[in-house]
Amino acid sequence: MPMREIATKPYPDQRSGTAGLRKRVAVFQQPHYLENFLQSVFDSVPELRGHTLVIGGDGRYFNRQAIATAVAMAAANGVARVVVGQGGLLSTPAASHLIRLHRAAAGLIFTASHNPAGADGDFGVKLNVAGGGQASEGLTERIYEHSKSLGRYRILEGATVDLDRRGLQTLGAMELDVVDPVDEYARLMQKLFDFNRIREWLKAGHSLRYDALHAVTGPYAQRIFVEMLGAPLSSLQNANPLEDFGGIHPDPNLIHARHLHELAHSDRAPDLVAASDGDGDRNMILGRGIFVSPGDSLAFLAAHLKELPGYRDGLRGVARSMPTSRAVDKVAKAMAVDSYETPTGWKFFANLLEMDRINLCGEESFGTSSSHVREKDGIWAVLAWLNVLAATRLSVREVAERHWRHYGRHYYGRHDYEELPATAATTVMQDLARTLYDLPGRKFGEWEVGAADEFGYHDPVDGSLAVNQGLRVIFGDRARIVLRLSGTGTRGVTLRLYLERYEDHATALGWKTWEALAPLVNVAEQIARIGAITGRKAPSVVT
Ligand code: VG1
Ligand code: CO
Repeated sequence: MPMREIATKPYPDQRSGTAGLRKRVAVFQQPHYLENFLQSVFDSVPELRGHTLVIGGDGRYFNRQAIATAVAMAAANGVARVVVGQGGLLSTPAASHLIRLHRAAAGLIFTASHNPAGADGDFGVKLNVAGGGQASEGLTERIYEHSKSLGRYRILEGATVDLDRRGLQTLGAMELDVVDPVDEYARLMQKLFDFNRIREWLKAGHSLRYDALHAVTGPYAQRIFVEMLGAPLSSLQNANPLEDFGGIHPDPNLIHARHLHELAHSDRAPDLVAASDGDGDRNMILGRGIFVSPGDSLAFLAAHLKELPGYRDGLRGVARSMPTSRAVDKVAKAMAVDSYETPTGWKFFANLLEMDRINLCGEESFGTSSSHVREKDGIWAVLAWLNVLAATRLSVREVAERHWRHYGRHYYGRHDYEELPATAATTVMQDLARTLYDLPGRKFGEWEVGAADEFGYHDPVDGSLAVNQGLRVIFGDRARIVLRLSGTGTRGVTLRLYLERYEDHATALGWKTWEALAPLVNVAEQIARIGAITGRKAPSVVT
């Protein structure tokens, strides 16, 4: 098999966003586009030479083709061994686990995560590094700089790879190991949770409904929930991965997974209703008649952590991304452990996890996970909830209401303004940035601005600095308004407005979220003038 060097011209747009390089499928289908990016990765991660690379994807359109290319390029770039999920499948958390298990130098996960799939949809590449975490900002920047002057890439020609046959194959000097995507991940979950207790809880007549949205988690849910925990097959829906995700939007939230909200509020509602996104790192949790907002879920799990066998020693410390509700901070305070506030994106949790400063972390964007991997983990979150319900014998609603009575309640909402012209979005941000420092002391309705700033993060472990991570207006601990631009969209610019309101009086614990937030929405418009500047009457998505 000949190793070839192919001459190529650089593409100027290969800068990774919040979680990897994400573009429309048509962009990835341009000649040498994927090859260029992968060569930039191989050149920028020299540790791959002579070592192991983990490869998988969420099963979307272009996945198999991309994996075949990545494998042939790995062989030509001196990688010693590639571990790939059978059928080209690996959820993002399972890939993170395999990187750790095999002491791999890196991992490539082909996914556009919560963006729609199919020929007209999106594709993407997430790069993870040794230890299982996402590539740092520094590394992604080096890859981007390198991509701008790339003149050739290396590939093994004529290689045939059978992604469906488990076991060892050889490609030139490289070994290719096709592994079951679920085996090792399921073993890890068994160590963390009380499977017997969950099995008994299910046997006692409690029920689960899990929607894999025809994306990557179907096989994981089938093995873990059905085969290992004994849930009936009817507990799963859309559990076979499809290239276009069956046309379903793979972002589990109240808008795109409206059907789950309806199920949870119907008279046939199961005890727990849940879903994950395209690559299996997000989780959506509902109980009978209740949606659990992700920031609340993080706080509830923090409060119940020591009831889970893998976390008997309890909460060591927590971290949340800056826009995420401060509900978990209250739990950390009560337990006298540290809570960290990081920029948006899972990569910022890696050092804290590595140094054992935290063992639980989460984001408002339906992401929750722990020290067991270096990614957010959808199936893990569902198992954590099942375990909490089985251990406490409480319903989801009871878990929530008890928590709110004890700690108070953080009403939370995110308003996304999608596909904005870049000028409108940047005008909103710049205008607010300019007036931000005049805000402290001003009163808006019942709230007075305590502090307002542009969020930056100084990593306490490696000393790196991340600036420009969003604008925040803080009304003491009573409320908060945050604005930032998304780094995962592929069409126009998405502006995110995050709203948080805290109440601790008994009479204020049972409000509807939108009612509680309505006055804050008005304050946000006075302060940031999104409607006035963009001309949008309402956000595209409210979650
Ligand atoms: C969004 C979320 C962020 C999350 C990221 C990746 O980023 O807000 O919390 O980490 O997606 O999620 P942004 O920049 O669009 O706000 V996933 O499921 O694509 O790995
Ligand atoms: Co995802």
